[in-house]
Amino acid sequence: MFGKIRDSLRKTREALVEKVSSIFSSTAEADDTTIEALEDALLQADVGVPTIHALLDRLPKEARATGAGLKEALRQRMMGLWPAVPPPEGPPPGPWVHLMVGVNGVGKTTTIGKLAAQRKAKGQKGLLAAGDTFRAAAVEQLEIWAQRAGCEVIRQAEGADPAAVAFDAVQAAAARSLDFVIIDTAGRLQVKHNLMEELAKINRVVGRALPGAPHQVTLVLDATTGQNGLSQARLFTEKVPLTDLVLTKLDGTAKGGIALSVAAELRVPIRYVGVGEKVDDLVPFDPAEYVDGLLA
Ligand SMILES: Nc1nc2c(ncn2[C@@H]2O[C@H](COP(=O)(O)OP(=O)(O)OP(=O)(O)O)[C@@H](O)[C@H]2O)c(=O)[nH]1
Ligand SMILES: [Mg+2]
Repeated sequence: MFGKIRDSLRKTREALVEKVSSIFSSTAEADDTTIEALEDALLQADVGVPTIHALLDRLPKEARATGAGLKEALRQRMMGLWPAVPPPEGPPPGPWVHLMVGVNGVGKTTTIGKLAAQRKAKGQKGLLAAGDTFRAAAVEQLEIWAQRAGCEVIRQAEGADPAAVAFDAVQAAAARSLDFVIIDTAGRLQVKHNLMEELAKINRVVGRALPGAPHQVTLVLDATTGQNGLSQARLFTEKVPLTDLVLTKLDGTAKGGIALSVAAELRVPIRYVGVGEKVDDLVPFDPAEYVDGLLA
């Protein structure tokens, strides 16, 4: 598992390091031109402007004061950005209910499959709720992952109310004393009011099936969409209480700097990153490995 985050950052690192390696290796003191070049490189990697300010403001002065050099000073600043990842709460009285949300095609269903397989490997039993009732193919895709993870899928007819599917799944899991339910949802644009209300409804209805549920609400963000991920996260968090994030497709992008913006500006912890399409390609997010992978 070790090294997967670092490997997935190859493209981002190459884009960044190509531009900044001369800056870091220069023995001359950093000046305005150096800082501008760093700023450009971070912008290219899709770190947002407020975060770039947080990283670079008075950085040369700090580097001189500590004598650590510009690269180390930047590394320290990056390490200071991450919100603490709260440990998953203790086992609830009943199944752990996990709701997965996000815009279209970000990797929700794939991430659910990977998480279900990881839970199975720990000896847990659970259900997957086919809350994407919008596309027939979505249920089939979930069923393929469910088979691999040895879980059953709770589904209803195409076009059914996703909140009803989620309610059924949570009730069924509680009745059978299972360990977990993971609820898939259809992709939705954060600006579509009705679909966002539907998500709020799923969240409410699940709480009626089992008080305290959902215990985890994860927004899946596609790292390749860059800064748009920030506005997605802001609007989703207005509708459902996000507990954490999964950043997918870190392997496919030179814009992996988005994780820094998410950390600095949203204060919602990244719990996992997706580094490929296979079942093992979901790893716990490790800020130190991420920062080292970026600055190499
Ligand atoms: N390279 C890479 N591909 C990924 C990752 N996660 C998901 N994918 C791919 O992204 C595509 C979309 O994944 P899905 O899981 O169907 O995404 P979704 O959010 O469920 O999509 P909708 O249900 O249509 O909104 C698939 O081809 C996945 O294999 C990842 O971490 N890395
Ligand atoms: Mg899906």
